[in-house]
Amino acid sequence: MHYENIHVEIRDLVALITLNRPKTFNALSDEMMDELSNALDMVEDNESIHAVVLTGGEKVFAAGADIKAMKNYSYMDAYKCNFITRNWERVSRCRKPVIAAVAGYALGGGCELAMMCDFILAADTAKFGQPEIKLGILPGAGGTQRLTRLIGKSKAMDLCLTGRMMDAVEAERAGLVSRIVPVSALIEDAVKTADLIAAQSLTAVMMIKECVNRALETSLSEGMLFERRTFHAVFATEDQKEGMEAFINKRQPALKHR
Ligand code: DAK
Repeated sequence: MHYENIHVEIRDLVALITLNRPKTFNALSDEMMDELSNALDMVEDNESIHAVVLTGGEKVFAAGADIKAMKNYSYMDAYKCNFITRNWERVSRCRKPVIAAVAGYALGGGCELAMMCDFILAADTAKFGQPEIKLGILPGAGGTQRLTRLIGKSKAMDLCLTGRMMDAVEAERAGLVSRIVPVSALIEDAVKTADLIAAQSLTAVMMIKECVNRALETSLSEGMLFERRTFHAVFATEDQKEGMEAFINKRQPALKHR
């Protein structure tokens, strides 16, 4: 499949998806998000892809939704075409793990897109922010919600109300990113991390992902119950039998991902 706004490369078990609108700092357009949705559909359908790295490359992740494209929208236009909602949440619905590898700006919708991924690896050049307030608007793809859950009310308010940017060190301290790597190593490090995940049982990986995500959606007791039931279910998988057998016999497991 040929894409105009993203680039997709398959590296063994990992799909490396790169946002590719360099002239606009990877501003997120409907067309780009359609292509990203399409690529993730392909990832979900392809049994030999186990993990995804989503990046904007080494210069910029994404400077937000395309301001030029949405400038003249009326309420009716936005409501009727289900503006942005239509195809933006696809990343958060991906059942396979998605790592965001962020260098440079991740602003507005760009920051929101990174937060839809399972975790964020930041280059030392990364800058995160929700600058919508400066345009007279507000975050619209989860900025007020996911950011608050990830970094707490005080810092989320600070960022959303002032529109200021947060560098990689502050983002790591706040818990937005899992770790910081030198920008020159970002993509390789993200792919290596995805390789590590891709080498595990895909079934167990998907189950863990569902359980961790449930922690943000429900009470502790409901989340514990969900984890417990999922844990019971893992005994129905071949990988559980093989994983434990291999450990006891001091050999590598031959996983079947089922
Ligand atoms: N959209 C369109 N073009 C953009 C852009 C954007 N978000 N960001 C940058 N560009 C373009 C610039 O217009 C410029 O184009 P030309 O003038 O060369 O044609 C080019 O990229 C280079 O930008 P600058 O000349 O400004 O470069 P600087 O290095 O000086 O500054 C910057 C880089 C990233 C700090 C600056 O460009 C900037 O502040 N950009 C805007 C950042 C921003 O405000 N982002 C938030 C956008 S609003 C919704 C869901 C989500 C959203 C809305 C609704 N629903 C579910 C309904 C999301 C909204 C947003 O993300």
